[in-house]
Amino acid sequence: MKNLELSQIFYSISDLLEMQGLPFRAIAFARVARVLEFLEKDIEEIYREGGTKALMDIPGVGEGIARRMEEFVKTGEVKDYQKLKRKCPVDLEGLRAVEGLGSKRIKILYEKLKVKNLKDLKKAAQAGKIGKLEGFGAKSEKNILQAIDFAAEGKGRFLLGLVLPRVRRIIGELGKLPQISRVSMAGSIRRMKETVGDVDILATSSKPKEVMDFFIGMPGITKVWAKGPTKSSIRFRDGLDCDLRIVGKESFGAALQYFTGSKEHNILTRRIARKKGLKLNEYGVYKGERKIAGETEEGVYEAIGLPYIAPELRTNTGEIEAALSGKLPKLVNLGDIRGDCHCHTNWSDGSQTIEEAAKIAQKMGYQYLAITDHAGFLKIAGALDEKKLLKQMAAIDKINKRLSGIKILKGCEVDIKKDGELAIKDEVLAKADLVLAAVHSNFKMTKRDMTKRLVNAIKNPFVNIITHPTGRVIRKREEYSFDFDAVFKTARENKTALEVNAHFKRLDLRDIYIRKATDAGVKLVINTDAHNSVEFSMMEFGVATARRGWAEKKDILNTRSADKLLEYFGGRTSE
Ligand code: DGT
Ligand code: CA
Ligand code: CA
Repeated sequence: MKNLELSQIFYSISDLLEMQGLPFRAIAFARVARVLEFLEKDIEEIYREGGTKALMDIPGVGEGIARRMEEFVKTGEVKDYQKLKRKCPVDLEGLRAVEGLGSKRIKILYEKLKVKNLKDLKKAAQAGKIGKLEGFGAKSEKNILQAIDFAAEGKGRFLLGLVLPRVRRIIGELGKLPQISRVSMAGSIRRMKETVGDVDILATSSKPKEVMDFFIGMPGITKVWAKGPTKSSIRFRDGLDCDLRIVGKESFGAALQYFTGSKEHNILTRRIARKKGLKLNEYGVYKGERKIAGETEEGVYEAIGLPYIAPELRTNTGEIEAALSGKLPKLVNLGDIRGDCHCHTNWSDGSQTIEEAAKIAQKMGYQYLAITDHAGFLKIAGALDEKKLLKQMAAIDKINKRLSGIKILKGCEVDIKKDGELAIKDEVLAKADLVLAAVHSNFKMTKRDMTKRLVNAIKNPFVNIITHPTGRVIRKREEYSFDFDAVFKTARENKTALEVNAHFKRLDLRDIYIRKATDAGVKLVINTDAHNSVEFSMMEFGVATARRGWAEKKDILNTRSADKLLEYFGGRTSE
């Protein structure tokens, strides 16, 4: 949890440095902020075990940044940050959440209009003051207002990727207690919903009081909402609430089914039970007075005449009907993934070398990894031009000769221009094993123009995968609008795959579109888009999202070998 706090501070330092015209130092802090956001191990622990030297093993951390990390661990503050902040004392974290507001604009808004936080921003926009500023205009004022509302919609909810590792640690701790025999997540986090309102945990124990004492005594808690032998509720420092319920061993499965939800799924399961003359509640399945199931979740489903339904599917969007008619999908599993087709290295905006990335991929048990640095015009992402891209391909050829056990595919993530043309020439793309294409600019086009843009890119014979196809950033940027049917149809006809981007801020395609896409015969690829070594493990969020979208192994191309994957894209071999 300290990691997240420091991550926010480093992001803010990065913004402040950029405001001062120090882009390179700004990037250095932003890179580490990104790593800290998802680093499993607590920096306090890392520091305790190995000092600043161990901190410097964290990707992107050099001496200067390690020193600030040490300072933060020891004092809870970073003095340089306080100093920088005096020049621009605004709520950077809040303002950054508004799509379209980078450090430059935040600085102008502060200097010209004294905008310090979201409230000021909204007031200024509503009063029409922002539209009059140089470089803003009426359109961007409108966009800012929309973006504020959009960010506010998701308020109070937490991104799955930021919560899940933490909850796993808590579950791990609880599981170690001798007083607990079974413990599990429930609620939206077990369903792997992209955002989580609060965390639900279930356990069985013969000594509930001792367990609850432990639970409310965990570090980082600011509030205890309730404490009792069957249920306790707490709040962590960052506002995340967590419920722990203790249930009887004989009811654990029924409680797990009930508290996993969704509410909508439960309404239907109860109705099905009733139709069979049974009663289903959080204690069990009953025939009259007699309990016929409850200890296991499988048993509960079986008792009401249903096969087991994976938590990711429990949304009441047809899963019960499918279960009744034996048509539940055979969901893709994390273990099915044989390669990652999207990652960045220090050739563009990543903080890992090609070899480092390959080693991690190998450790993940993959057979292949595509290196897909930015290519085209995305200057802030250090996009490669044609010459550099060719140079990188030659470098990869050399590395491939050295490495064994993993195949590096030569790829790139090329920008799609406004008209759907690509920012890199076809002759160069033709030399790559795998070409990813993405919209990185001009998000606000008419539906018609954006559809044309995407369709055009999909039709390019060298494009294999459209990455993060809707451009959304959860709670920050809305998806751009386009005609899904037209895009899916063109993708299928051209054998262009769509990506399920596994980064927890994107999860794009999202679940409902995954289902529509596979129904339309479109193939998908689940990629992490990792910019550093810690981000490869985000694959599980992508797989979970694909599962929520009913995707099967056959729908996901990177469950295939490299040769079979490339064969799908038109017979190009990986040599
Ligand atoms: P969240 O926390 O907003 O991300 O979503 P959930 O699904 O975790 O919802 P939560 O925490 O309010 O409740 C956990 C589960 O408990 C929920 O998925 C289903 C069950 N549940 C809660 N309240 C009700 C209810 O009034 N009726 C039914 N049938 N189930 C409920
Ligand atoms: Ca919940
Ligand atoms: Ca709850």
